[in-house]
Amino acid sequence: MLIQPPPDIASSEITEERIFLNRREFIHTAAGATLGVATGGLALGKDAEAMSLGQEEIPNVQPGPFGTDEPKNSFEDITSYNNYYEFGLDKRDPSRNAHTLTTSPWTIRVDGHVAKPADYHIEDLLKGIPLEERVYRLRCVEAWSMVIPWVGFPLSTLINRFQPTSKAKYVEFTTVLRLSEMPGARRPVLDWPYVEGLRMDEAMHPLTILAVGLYGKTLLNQNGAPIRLVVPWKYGFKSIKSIVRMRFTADQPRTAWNKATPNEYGFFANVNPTVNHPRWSQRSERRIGRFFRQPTLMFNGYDDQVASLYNGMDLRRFF
Ligand SMILES: Nc1nc2c(c(=O)[nH]1)N[C@H]1C(S)=C(S)[C@@H](COP(=O)(O)O)O[C@H]1N2
Ligand SMILES: [Mo]
Repeated sequence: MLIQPPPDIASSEITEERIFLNRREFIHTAAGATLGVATGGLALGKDAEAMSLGQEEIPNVQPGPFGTDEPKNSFEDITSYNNYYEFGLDKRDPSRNAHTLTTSPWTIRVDGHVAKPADYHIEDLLKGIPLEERVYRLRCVEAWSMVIPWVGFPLSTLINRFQPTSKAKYVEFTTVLRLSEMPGARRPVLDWPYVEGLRMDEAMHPLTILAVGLYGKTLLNQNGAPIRLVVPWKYGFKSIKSIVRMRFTADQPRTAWNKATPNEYGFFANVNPTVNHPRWSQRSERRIGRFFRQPTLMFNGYDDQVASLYNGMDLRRFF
């Protein structure tokens, strides 16, 4: 995969762009060819380079429920316009910088109020879980949105395996923190590692998935490889990337954004056009790739599925 730069250009100037272009070339090739994949389950932890480029085809993906039929954003948009602050603050930084993250081997620590706490290898965790495609809207709190064809499975499938006890009221998720591989995390933008959380009923809801791929292939690092959360009725920052820990707690987790700016980023973060961010309106959004703004829908359009979770709650107070 490595291409030597011409001698008159300093390699430091062009490496990032070459890697990016290289990846796209590889994707086009991969789309036409069947890559070596393991039978049954997800072929994770195979060839290190293929993994870090995140382009293994995922076999046997079935269409899942709750999909939107709106036009999907392009692979290009989804993989080059990202928020992943551990790799920088600019939307293009993750696609430039995230290739340095090693995603194999990958272990997830499960602890707190569960009958089966352990450090699980991701391959063992995913064994035998059927994968589905879920085409979801992702609404960023910054008032842009995308439509993304995720490959994943309900988070509830895993939670049931861990057997949380009756004390478990919330799940806290943590992103990997490796300063040597994450240039953006060397700056104190957030109180690293990135932490997010859900109430147990939100975590068990059938809309909530863990994603391991998109557009039929394993995730690129900028999208949260090898495994990330997707909670489509909440602002994008709840959908934590590259998860290494799931802790079952009695108390509401202290999340990274809530700690940083509690008056701007609430724990619930439900998409709600009637509750503005203190610095901007949440009434409308710009779908990436479109020119005109469009109205933002209550619970990002998933109100039929999730409104009952918040019966009797004041969503202005619990934003
Ligand atoms: N670890 C981590 N997870 C994260 C973020 C982040 O900065 N770090 N950004 C969040 C935000 S603000 C959004 S909008 C989504 C973006 O997901 P995408 O880049 O895959 O579209 O990831 C979320 N997950
Ligand atoms: Mo976001």
